[in-house]
Amino acid sequence: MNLTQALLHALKARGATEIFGIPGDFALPLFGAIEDANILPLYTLSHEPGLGFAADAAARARGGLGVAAVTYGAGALNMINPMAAAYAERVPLVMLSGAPAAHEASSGLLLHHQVKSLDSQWRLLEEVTVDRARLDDVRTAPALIARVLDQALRRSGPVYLEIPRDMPLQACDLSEPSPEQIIDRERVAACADELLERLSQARRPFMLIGVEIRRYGIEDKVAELARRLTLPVATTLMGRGLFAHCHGATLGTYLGLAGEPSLSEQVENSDGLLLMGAVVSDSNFAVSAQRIDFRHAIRVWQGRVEMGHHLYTDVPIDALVDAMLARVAKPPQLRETASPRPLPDVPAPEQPLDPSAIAAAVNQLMMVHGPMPVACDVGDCLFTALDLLPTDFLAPGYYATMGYGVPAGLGLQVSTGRRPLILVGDGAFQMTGWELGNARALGCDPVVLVFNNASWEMLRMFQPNSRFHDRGEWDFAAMAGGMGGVGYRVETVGELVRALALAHADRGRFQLLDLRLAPGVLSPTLQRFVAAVKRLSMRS
Ligand code: TPW
Ligand code: MG
Repeated sequence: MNLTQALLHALKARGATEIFGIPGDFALPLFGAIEDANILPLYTLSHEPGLGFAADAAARARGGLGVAAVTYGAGALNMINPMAAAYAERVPLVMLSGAPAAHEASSGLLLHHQVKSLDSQWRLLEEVTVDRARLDDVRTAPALIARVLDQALRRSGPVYLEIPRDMPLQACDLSEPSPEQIIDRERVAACADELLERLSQARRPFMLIGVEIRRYGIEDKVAELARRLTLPVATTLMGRGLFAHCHGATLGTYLGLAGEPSLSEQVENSDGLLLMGAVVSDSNFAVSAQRIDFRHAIRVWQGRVEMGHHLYTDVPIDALVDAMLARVAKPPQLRETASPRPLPDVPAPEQPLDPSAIAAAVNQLMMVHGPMPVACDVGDCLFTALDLLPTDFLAPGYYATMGYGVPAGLGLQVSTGRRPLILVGDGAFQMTGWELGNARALGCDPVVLVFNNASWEMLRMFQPNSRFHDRGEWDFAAMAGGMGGVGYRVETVGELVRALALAHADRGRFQLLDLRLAPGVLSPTLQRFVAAVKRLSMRS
């Protein structure tokens, strides 16, 4: 067995089902060995940011590790933003990078792709990873591979493996799993007892759920816990899509002043707010963090549990949930689940498009044909997505990097086989939309909705007087054909409904709906968001 085979087996054992890669000369031997090993399929994309987002989405959508392989320097440094996004949003994304061999490094010459020193890349990646290793010795490689990959899963974060170009074919042992994590059961028990006691004392307990419960695969258990405790549940923005399969199990997505007022009221006035695996951030809490009294909140996040003035460390969220479930008996009958809100009607066919009409038409499509998983970018499309029926949902809701939607949709379909709906603005599409040209080779046929307002409209909302928000008119529908897809130019509600039906029926190539939106036409959530920010800035 060679080092590459050992690495691929270790990746596969931890849930990876494919590798997304863009080679370069320092990585050619690695790529050659990956192809020859035939252990995980290799999919190539066009630009590393898209590559990173595709691998990130693969990890988010199917669970287990996502893998992106790149070359040293120019390739690797293009991965910094996706790795940072994965770090911020807790995704076990593995980055493999080629590197100069030891003998090249000691030649005294500057090598191409080198920045300041040969380890500049290593140091840059240190900042955006939970663990990392350089596989330059076959004696230590097996243990390093196991440690780093297990850290990615245990801490749910990105990791980095550097593979000098003389290493991929060297003989190497299969790596053994790293030692089991030791859990202090007494501590977990004490924490579960205190947490349950606090919830039972609260008059208005509430559970807000976040991405960690998906990352650690405990969605069903947490849903069961909420049922047994008869806790009302909402997701954070980052956690949107959680519990999508338990009908009526959440009241929606909490967004503070930008969200639905009755839900915001319930969350903000809870005297026992349990934040289950949720990032406490401005975007998750919209513009309202100051409206929640965190002294009454119980925060479970990153292996820590904070309640009142008590802090428990090293409490894995899955162990905590198990301990709580063991302490709360099944209720004799199921709690009544929240009744789903009535869906808004699709407006009349001759109406011009607006984001609510887009949400209504997509909901209608999903009611008829069943839910599709959604990959979403940043921009008003993200706020529009809040009006979609509950469905699996991937978006950089906290770190908010543009360019995620299209490559994420590809990663989602490659890793799960499910056909996605991609929501993306014109500005974000200009960043990574070209990756759609790879859809056919990847066996993907996403339905892509481009919210085309010829503008960085979300930014305009915050600073209306600048002219640089204008992006000009791009004919995305016309471009689709040249990239192997089908394009539809859509200006009215009737055209939208028709294009959605055609796109849904046409399999085997991507479908791009170029949705023409007039400037200033916003989703209801973005309107509330902008109004709230303005109110707050006037106050301060
Ligand atoms: C990688 C900053 C946040 S929202 C936005 C920008 C430039 C405008 C989005 O325009 P788009 O959508 O896609 O046309 P819409 O609905 O607002 O018109 N660079 C990166 N990420 C972020 N978040 C920005 C810049 C930004
Ligand atoms: Mg736009």
